[in-house]
Amino acid sequence: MRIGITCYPTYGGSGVVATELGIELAALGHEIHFISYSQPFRLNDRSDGIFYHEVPVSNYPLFEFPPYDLALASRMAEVAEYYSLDLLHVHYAIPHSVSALLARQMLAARGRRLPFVTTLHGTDITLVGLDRSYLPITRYAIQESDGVTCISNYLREKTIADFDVTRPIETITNFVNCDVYKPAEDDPQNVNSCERRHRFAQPDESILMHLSNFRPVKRVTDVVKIFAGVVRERPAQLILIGDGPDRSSAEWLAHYLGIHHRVHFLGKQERVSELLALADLLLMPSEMESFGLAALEAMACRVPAIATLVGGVPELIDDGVTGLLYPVGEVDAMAAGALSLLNDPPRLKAMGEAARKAAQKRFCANLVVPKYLRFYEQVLGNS
Ligand code: GMT
Repeated sequence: MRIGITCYPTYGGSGVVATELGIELAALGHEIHFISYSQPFRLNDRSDGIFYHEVPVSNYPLFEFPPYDLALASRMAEVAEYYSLDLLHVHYAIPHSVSALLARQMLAARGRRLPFVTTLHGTDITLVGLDRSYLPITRYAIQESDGVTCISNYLREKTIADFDVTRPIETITNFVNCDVYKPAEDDPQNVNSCERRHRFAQPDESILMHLSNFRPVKRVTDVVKIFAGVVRERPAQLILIGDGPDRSSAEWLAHYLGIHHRVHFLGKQERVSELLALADLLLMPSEMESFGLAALEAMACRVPAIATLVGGVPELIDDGVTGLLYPVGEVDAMAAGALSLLNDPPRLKAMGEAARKAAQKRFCANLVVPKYLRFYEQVLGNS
């Protein structure tokens, strides 16, 4: 198949899922064309069968807001025509599904068909899509898509209820490549993992980790508060991967609490799998997660998460078995939960093993990617 993929290329779960899907599909022999305003950040080591088409957005002085969605629609139609795409798969509804709808109409006017699949990721429904200025057009583009998928049952139900969507929506969960995301000791390439761990922590110190785009919904200051509770009781280091609007408040808090020498802000990182494998626990105290991809990536590395009981997280984490779940904001309980695991190495190890097994059994790329392929075939058959 020849598939066009559009996503946000910046640091964020939907872009990661789209990019990893493209990489997996190309490895299966499909031709993948990414269409976006810049190259998706995890696409740096581009392999065979993957192409990238930049969307130029002209900044004419009249435009206070350059119309990216229109430039994207034009480029989608061009790429589909020049490279004979079979379908488009857009990740995150706003504005990608609207642009795909326009591209489909442009080509239909010339007698060519271009079906498109929309995958909903979370905030496109739970936050942005419910803004009155975006809701009607987002709902319309979802209704008009040739196929719609959601990354969890929670998001599927929320979309149907809040958007009053009447068309079928399929849940295809996020996935992880369990051969790339794996425990450090299973990775012969990762021979320096002990050395790398020593860069951050002494042998008797635990490593807690957080990975996100540092948006308010991630509650990064809660990460620092939880860590403060842990480090009061036992030696530990905190590593934060990613960047975004709440980074400076988290940095300030670490200084204010006097724990900054134990808190490492690494910024945006390319080889997240190698870093995650160094951790003992992942902290994901988000206000909302429709899925929680960072927790899945950690689980595949045998690292359980301390997370919140929100959205699609209970579909991913089995509380008490593959991680621990708490109400939003209960930082003291989360710190106590983290300590209970770190102080009980056999329990921590068993939970890490259960987490990796769950990732392999339910969310491994080789189980989930074929679901997308079957879905594409169904869409192509119907359209
Ligand atoms: O909301 C974000 O922070 C980013 C957003 C995205 O689209 O990049 O994340 C959403 O999609 C991820 C990948 O499917 C999910 O793992 C996240 O749970 C989801 N975020 C929310 O629902 C808040």
